[in-house]
Amino acid sequence: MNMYSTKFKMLPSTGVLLSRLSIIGLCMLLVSFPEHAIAGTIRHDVSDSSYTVLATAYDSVGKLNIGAGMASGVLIHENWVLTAAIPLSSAPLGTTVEFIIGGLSYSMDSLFTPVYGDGFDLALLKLATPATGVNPALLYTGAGELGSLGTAVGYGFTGTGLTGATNHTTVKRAGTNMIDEIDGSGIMWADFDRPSFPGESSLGSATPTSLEYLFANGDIGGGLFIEEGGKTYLAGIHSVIDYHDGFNDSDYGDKMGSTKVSLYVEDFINPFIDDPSSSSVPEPTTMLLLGTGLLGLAGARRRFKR
Ligand SMILES: [Ca+2]
Ligand SMILES: [Ca+2]
Repeated sequence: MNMYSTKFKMLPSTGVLLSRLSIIGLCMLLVSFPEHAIAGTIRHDVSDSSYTVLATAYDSVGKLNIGAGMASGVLIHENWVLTAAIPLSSAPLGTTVEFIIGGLSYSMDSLFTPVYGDGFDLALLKLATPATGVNPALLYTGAGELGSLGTAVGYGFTGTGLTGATNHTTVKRAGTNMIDEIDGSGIMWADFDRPSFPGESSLGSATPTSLEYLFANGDIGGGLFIEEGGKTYLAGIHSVIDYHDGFNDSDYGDKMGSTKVSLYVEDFINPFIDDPSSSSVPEPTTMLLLGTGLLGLAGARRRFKR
């Protein structure tokens, strides 16, 4: 038994996770590509430029082109991108993956080298050439996420809390939200609070931040950052949208969930970067077996349980 299977036995079963994904994630899969995609939404009473200016402070977040679809990713090492597994596992076989950061495009070291764990939605992608002109994000390893102000960063479609996400501008956008809840599977949740409508709040304070924001599907794989001791850390990877109105369009009242990075730094991310040939990593041929949608994801997770 390897360290990952031991660790992840503490997390919800694959069945529990997939049942949640079947409700939330399946809707996301259907809208992960441009013709349907949706992404980060902003307050209706704040200018968009406030959000795009904030994003310029987060160089480590790039755009991930997955065939005709898109997601986001975070550079955590000059050779490595941390992102979400779902957009990759839902891509058809043979899909070309490229990472755009600092105005440059990087191909992958080899196609489909994402690594999935049992019960978490993370993937590591190795770049074919190092992205030396960009400072990688610092990974958060503390325990101060709950109650912190998070800054969510990503690319993709946008809109306001009133309209939901409607427009794709391929502009990087960042906004803030309070991390109000961390669930048993290590997902950090924040709700999109509507100014002067406290009844639409479902978590924590009903008062929105000055740049209250919610990511959506084009942002999946992007980063949630927190500040501590004067430094900025990557604390979460955008994973799921939860909603109560029938539409996962990231309008007011919806919630965003990010995978808690600190759970995986020492036992998953750092060992894999140090030694990608680790026995816990599925072999490349396994990755080629990934099909479309949740069946592919489920297969990858089951294989990881060995
Ligand atoms: Ca909120
Ligand atoms: Ca909604």
